Amino acid sequence: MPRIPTVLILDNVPGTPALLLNGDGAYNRAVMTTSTDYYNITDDFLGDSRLVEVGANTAIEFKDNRLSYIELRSEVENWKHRIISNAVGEEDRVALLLYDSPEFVASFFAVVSIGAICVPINTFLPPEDVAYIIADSGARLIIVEKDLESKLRDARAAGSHESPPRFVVDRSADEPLDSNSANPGTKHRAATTRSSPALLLYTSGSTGQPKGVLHVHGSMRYTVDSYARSVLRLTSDDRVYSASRLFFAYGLGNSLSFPLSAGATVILDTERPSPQYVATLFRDRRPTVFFAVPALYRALLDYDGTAGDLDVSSLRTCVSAGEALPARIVEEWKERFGLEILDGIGSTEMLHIFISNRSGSVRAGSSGRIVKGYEAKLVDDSGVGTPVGELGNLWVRGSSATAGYWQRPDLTEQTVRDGWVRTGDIYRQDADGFYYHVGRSDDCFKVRGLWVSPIEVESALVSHDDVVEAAVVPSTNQQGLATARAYVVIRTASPREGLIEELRAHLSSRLPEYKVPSQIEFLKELPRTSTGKVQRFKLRA
Ligand code: 3UK
Repeated sequence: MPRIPTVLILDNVPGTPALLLNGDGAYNRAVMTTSTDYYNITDDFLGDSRLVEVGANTAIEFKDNRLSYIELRSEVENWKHRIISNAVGEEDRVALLLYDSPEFVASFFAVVSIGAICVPINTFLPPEDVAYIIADSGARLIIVEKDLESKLRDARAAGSHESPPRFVVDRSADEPLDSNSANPGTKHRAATTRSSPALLLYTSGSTGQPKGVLHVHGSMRYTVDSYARSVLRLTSDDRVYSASRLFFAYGLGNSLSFPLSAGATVILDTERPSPQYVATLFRDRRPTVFFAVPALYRALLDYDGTAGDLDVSSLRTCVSAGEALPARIVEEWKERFGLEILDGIGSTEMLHIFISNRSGSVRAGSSGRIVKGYEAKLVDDSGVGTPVGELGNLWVRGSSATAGYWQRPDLTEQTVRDGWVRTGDIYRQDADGFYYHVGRSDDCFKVRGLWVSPIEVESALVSHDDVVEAAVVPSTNQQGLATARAYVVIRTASPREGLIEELRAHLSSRLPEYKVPSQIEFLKELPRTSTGKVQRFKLRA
């Protein structure tokens, strides 16, 4: 049967991407494209005129190494050559399975500089998800950390698609990366504009299946000019550290586009940001701007409570995002250290933060006010605005909005209309314009800043012989942080001894640890609607 492409024209607000996505995920710079002038992220951030200004500044501090902007640019040239030699061309996808490192930053810039699309992959994902992303994105090349290569091997063993060629980054080797392939003479300028695709970021949605969120060259600059400029106000003296990694949209702004657009220094490391590690980093590296998720702020307060020596003297700005920051953490941080935490809500679809608190006007428990360059509204289920003080679905609009979900025109159409992105969040706004997060309309929620899909955890629970059915809801622990709670119906009248531990072990062998509910309770039956839908909201209460 001939394939009829599903055509979807995304006509966002003026100046924003308008791409034509069809059923094969192929797209063209379409009729509606509004910008035709040459623009490329790499030229913008590391072009000749930028190097005249900031070339000698330190761009990256990585373990014991420092890279100036000039050195970073020459690394980008080397990567460009390696990538082109692998027959990667415009709009081909290149997957990155890398730790936060100069190689990540340089290869990212190299990929987008030739007009190819960068696909950063979460290094914590299990091999099946890595395989899914590589297949779904149709990656032509994978740049992979030596330590993480096993994830690819496992993925292939799992019987998925043929693996594309890889370029392996081996940190234990003394030799620099195959220097013979380095060819700083490559003169290659792709015909990109602000509307050209640059970045495909995978995020898991309500089904737990990762979906690719496509962003264009102009989006990254837009987040710099909106959020970073008005809220962070970075200068070339800033030293930035983000506990959230470069493969997240949050980390990519924090550690790549924001500092590098300001001629500032980003501190990168492959180390997991435990409270001990962050405490040492604060002391030795003296960052001025710190980005984290609520759970890490909580852990740092507790660490300081026992070790008592968290040195925050270098910090001027602290940012939290990923999930709602409990008011208590904001208050304790302020009391203990005299520092504000700027909570802000961002999303992969909007690339970065669009509602945020500002220095000097923080309201604890609130996500803050709209960021310059964005519009937001709260609407009921039929799209009609809700009055001040009442709950509504949060819709947001701005020029960093996604160009669409990769190969998912249906989902794109459901999520993005007239440039308005439906966030799936329920919010309330007060008379002063501050937004308060109430919950998610799709039952998904976050633990430690990472998505938990109730359906996925529930099906893992039901795969245990003793379980009849289960419902998973967000909950909070004694410290006010997000955790998962499971309600379970079992076959027997009462649970046998040790069943809770057994269920946890069962889940742990199937799911990443953050998805394993920290609270498990038994019920005789689950509350349901007359049509048989589990009423999770009753269990949340
Ligand atoms: C939730 C928040 C309350 C909210 C992100 C900063 O988290 C990011 O992107 P994701 O696509 O998730 C988006 C969803 O996460 N959320 C994020 N921040 C907050 N809820 N308060 C907050 N401060 O449900 C949102 O829809 O993973 C965060 C920058 C870039 C990002 N991509």
